[in-house]
Amino acid sequence: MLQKISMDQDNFLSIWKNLASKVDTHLSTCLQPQDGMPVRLLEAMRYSVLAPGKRLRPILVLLASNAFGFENTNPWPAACAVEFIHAYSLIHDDLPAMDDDDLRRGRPTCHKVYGEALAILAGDALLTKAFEVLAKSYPALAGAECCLELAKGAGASGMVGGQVEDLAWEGKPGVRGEDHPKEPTVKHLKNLHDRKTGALIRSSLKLGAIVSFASQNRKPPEDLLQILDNYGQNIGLAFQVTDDLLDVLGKCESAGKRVGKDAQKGKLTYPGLLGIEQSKLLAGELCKNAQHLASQLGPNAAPLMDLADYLVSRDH
Ligand code: GRG
Repeated sequence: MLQKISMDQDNFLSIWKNLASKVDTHLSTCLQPQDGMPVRLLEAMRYSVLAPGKRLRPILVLLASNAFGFENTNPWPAACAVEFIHAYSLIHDDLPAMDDDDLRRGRPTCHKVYGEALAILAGDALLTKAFEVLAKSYPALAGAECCLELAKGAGASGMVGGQVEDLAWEGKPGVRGEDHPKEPTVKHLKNLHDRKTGALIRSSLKLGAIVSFASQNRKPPEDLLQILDNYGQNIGLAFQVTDDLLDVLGKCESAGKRVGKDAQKGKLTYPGLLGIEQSKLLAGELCKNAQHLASQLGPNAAPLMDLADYLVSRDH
């Protein structure tokens, strides 16, 4: 059970660290040996999931569920499910066929340690694990709603679609369709990131609402879901603009991955299209929009306002 999160207890960063460490415990508990599961596969899954990440998406599930103040909510399975999807996406994104990275979360990437075949399969197993955890942890209707929301956020119209769009702009052979525009605009970039990073962020928030209202045998009202969706859209873009800025301005040690890679690969980025100063202004504006939206959810949503601030001021 999640203890009520209140800002007067401590500062936001220590609340974040505390929640992240609880998330880690739940992730580890979910990833245990099962009949038929090859030991090396489990090892690769645990290697990637339990590597030190920020746990942003699980924390969004926790903070969104906390915003509604229902005492007997169990947000942990949903929090683990979104991190499994995220970990799978990172493993696949790092493969030579995609972004070809050798460093992730300060460690060698999954395929560098376990080989490409097992890395692909560890990603596949994490993707399916996410839905298993949701389906077995919640009452049938809430479980199905969670699965549907996560499938939309992670799938072809969400994260995977955004990744395809990113590869298309990068000029990856075979990815770009005949009708694909030739020159990128800020609108294209926003649309790409609304799906690539934004869709899973928005789903995480909505899963928080679904599991919270499920504790009362209810569905979350549409207007609340819409506020969370809009909030997620703003922090998702703010997160991405900041990520692009960190790739230009950041240090490899704090990023835990190679920096300066976006420009090298001719990637479509905010600093590339808008310049550094405009990108910083945009991140600030998105953060303010997000805070205004979170304020409409009432006093229990205060940590969502602090989170928006944290996302644009982070160094990794
Ligand atoms: C391969 C299906 C598929 C999708 C990949 C999310 C994604 C789509 C790729 C990640 C590549 C990337 C660097 C995207 C930019 C923003 C981002 C999602 C960074 C990583 O997320 P963080 O910063 O990572 O939350 P940690 O390690 O803290 O969890």
